[in-house]
Amino acid sequence: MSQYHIKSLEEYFQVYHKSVRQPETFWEEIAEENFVWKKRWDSVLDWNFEKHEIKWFDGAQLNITENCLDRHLATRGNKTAIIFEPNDPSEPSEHITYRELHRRVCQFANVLKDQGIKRGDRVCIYLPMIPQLAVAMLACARIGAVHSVVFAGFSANALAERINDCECKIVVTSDGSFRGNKTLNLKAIVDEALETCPTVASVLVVKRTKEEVNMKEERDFWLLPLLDAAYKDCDPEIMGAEDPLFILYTSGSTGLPKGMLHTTAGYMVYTAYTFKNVFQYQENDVYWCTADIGWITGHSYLIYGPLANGATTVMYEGIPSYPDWSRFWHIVEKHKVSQFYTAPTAIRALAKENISFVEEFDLSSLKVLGSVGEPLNEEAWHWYNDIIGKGKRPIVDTWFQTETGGIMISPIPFVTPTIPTFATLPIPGIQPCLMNDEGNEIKGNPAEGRLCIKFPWPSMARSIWGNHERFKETYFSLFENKYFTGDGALRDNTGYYRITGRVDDVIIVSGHNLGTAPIEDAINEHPAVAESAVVGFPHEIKGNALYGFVILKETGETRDHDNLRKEINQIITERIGPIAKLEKIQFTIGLPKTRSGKIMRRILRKIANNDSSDLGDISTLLNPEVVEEIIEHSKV
Ligand code: 7RM
Repeated sequence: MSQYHIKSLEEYFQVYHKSVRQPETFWEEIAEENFVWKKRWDSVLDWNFEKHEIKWFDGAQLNITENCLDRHLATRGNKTAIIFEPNDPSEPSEHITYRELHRRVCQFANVLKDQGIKRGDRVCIYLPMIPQLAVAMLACARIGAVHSVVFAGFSANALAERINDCECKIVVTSDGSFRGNKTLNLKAIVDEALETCPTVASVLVVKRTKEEVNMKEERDFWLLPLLDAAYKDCDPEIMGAEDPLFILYTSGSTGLPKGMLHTTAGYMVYTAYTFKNVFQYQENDVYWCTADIGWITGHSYLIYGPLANGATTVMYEGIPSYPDWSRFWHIVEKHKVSQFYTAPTAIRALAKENISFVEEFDLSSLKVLGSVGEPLNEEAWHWYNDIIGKGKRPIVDTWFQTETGGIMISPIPFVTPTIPTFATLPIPGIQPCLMNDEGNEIKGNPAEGRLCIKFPWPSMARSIWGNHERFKETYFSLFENKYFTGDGALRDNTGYYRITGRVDDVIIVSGHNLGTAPIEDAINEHPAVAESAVVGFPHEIKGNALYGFVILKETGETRDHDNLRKEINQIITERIGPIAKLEKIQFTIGLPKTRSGKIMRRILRKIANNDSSDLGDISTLLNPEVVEEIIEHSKV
């Protein structure tokens, strides 16, 4: 039996129990047997949740790029590491071998050094989904610089805020980016941001769209000539286990975005371990995660986890709807994708489209289907299972957070029996628990409460950059000696977990606690409904009442809206009970979403509360324009 690769349910339970009884031995064996180290650790785990200090493999020395690149050269030098699929389907895709990637990373690392970047310096990466993004991140890791990737759809303001918070010395960007039939002038956004970023001394510019850009003398450099002039060899910087690897910003419900700080060894061990098990990756598989690298899923499961396992990982530049809604399935067929990992928001959008977009393509290479980012509602689960999986491929509904670094609760495909809407069981090493409002752990099943983690795991964030106090406040102050996730969850009779959404999404109606996910699930079961979001608004008698925002599948649906409202409430009554019926239902063309596809209920709540005067910063939304439209129609 291998702890690193779980192959049966019996093995899972054995390994899980060991991980709880002897967590240090468990992680030590995994670290020892599956990675290369320059020096062994002095202690596996030092932790104190009270002081909110966590150290894994302290004293060890390593370089993560040696684990992701160098060590594969002997056996997998000619294997494809990255398949780049461009936005435009007529542009050829690119297959980058491990040897080639290694060389490109080393050259890029030398360019960074030439620019004066040293171990510990922060490097802002603001690039589209092109290979240079992966190369830039790994080049930072090669020399011990800390990358801070900012999603290349964020505004100049959002970018400047993130650059200034961690005082980046350099920005890596491109002239522009292709997204569907649009191009975005990224360099112009960087120029605007840098007007308020005093720490940035230089900008490296990748040529992608070939559009006209302004190059500021002595600050801005085209990357290509620098790469051509750089040495091809670059020894990996020897890093300590707890040295910072990257910062990734995630927005909280209030205040500035939080720069979550991840360190080296624990992050590497945990993302590699979860990648192997959650996707059951085999040597010749082609794995595709559709997430943008500007999101934790992209860091952990497009780059570090796959490369640490010597996998072939697909990187797609464009959007699911370009040139039409069949693009994802076209790519699956073209590259014979074995594991496909995407977000519920994409699944729902794809399910809304005509089935012929799927039927044209051969999806027989698929083995495992994954979902992450939001609750995967039952309706979407069935579509994914029936239409994409042909009823034969396990769906892994994976729950995790920027803060957790890696997947925490998920089925292991072919091992864990799955049920729609359940993320099922914790990964070995993860000890979840549910807490009640009095701060006590709820033992026994079934149970519902706030989801916490009782014991440290290797890839947990170590701090919020520059604000350790906020780290402590946000995650470790609500429940003693526990990490609080901010999510609500229920545990069924068999111990399976279902994530019901952020706890601030819980609405109390006439004294009943209602999670938004099950209600949205019921609404989405209506055949005319594509997607929905539920929020609370004050009600004289009930305390709160429910307000539903509903997108219909057919825009311009001619059916009587009042009739649809009745039918939707009928389904809610059947599935949950009359207590969960919606007081108001507004049909809308869109829902405000974050770049990673999460519905911003905070904004909808304000609208439902008739208080849309101060919606906060909506510039980082995927679709800020729908907000106006929703406000407009909320008034009629
Ligand atoms: C990976 C990621 C984290 C929040 C998290 C949850 C929600 C993520 C699931 C999910 C239900 C899932 N990181 N979430 N995965 N909810 N089921 N499988 O999304 O930092 O951007 O967001 O996302 O609320 O706390 S994140």
